[in-house]
Amino acid sequence: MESNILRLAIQKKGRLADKSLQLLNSAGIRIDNYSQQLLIKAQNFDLELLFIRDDDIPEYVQDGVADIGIVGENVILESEKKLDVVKKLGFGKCRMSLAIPKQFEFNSVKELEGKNIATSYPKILKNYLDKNDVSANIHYISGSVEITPNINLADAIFDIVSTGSTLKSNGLKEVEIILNSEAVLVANKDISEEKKAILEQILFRTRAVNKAKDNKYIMLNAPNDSLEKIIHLLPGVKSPTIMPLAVEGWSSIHTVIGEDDFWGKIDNLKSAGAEGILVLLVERIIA
Ligand code: PRT
Ligand code: ZN
Repeated sequence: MESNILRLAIQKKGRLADKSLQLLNSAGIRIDNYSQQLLIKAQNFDLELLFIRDDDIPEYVQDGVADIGIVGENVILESEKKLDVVKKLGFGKCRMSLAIPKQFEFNSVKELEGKNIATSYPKILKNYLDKNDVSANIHYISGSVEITPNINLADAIFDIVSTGSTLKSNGLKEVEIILNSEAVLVANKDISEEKKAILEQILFRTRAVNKAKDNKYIMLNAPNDSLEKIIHLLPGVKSPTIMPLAVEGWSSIHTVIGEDDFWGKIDNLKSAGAEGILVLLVERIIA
């Protein structure tokens, strides 16, 4: 019989490992006794975690060894596996760029014609060069790509860049961003309806948490004659709750407001007559 436990592959150790677990945690999924085990079942959810190297995730998910996975877009593209990208996760952000020794000039990718380029991502690079009608010698290196120009192994490199400090400390400069990447949730193309339903439950919960993060619960007092002006400034979930205060002629207003331009909104509320403003964190919004 087909198992009705959804199996998620995540990175065992590395840049995506903690954030992947945090994501599950925020969805209320408990992973206890997390140690060096390869496979572990969540305490309170039909989910099983498979801890592997990030490079193996696309293949495991494509082949159905895992149903879903969390991995960088860069790794998926390089793997050329067929997967459904379910959701961008907003962490593990980086770019993939061409870099050359800083003393050289660079005007166009055409200048890389016939040059040696070192990378751990030969397929992505080859696609890019082909598209730009450039033929160069691609040298696959599994790590420390940034040192290759200094030891005359390459004229340029194609690698992941985040802050740029690795390039800088190796005397290189970023000359062309080829793509941006972040961690994504991917799924096998043929998962069962039952497993889809479990996945949808996880997504529903993470949406509620993310939505809450972008909002604050706000409570304030205002004289009744400025209520109309204040309500106008407060586009709530539906409409604000208004309650009379014990003090004659005053009301208390409760609502949820968005995080964008938060201080601007507070300033406007104060000018409109709001007092005693309290702002609280929202944990979940089930819209
Ligand atoms: O062991 P395993 O194979 O699972 O891990 P890994 O060593 O292959 O990957 P890991 O943990 O280093 O990265 C996992 C994923 O994080 C990558 O596939 C990217 O999607 C993403 N990511 C985000 C990064 C970076 N930022 C990053 N900065 N991956 C690597 N780097 C490297 C970069 O290559 C550079 O050499 O970090 C170095 C520092 O970058 P700067 O520009 O900040 O100096
Ligand atoms: Zn890896």
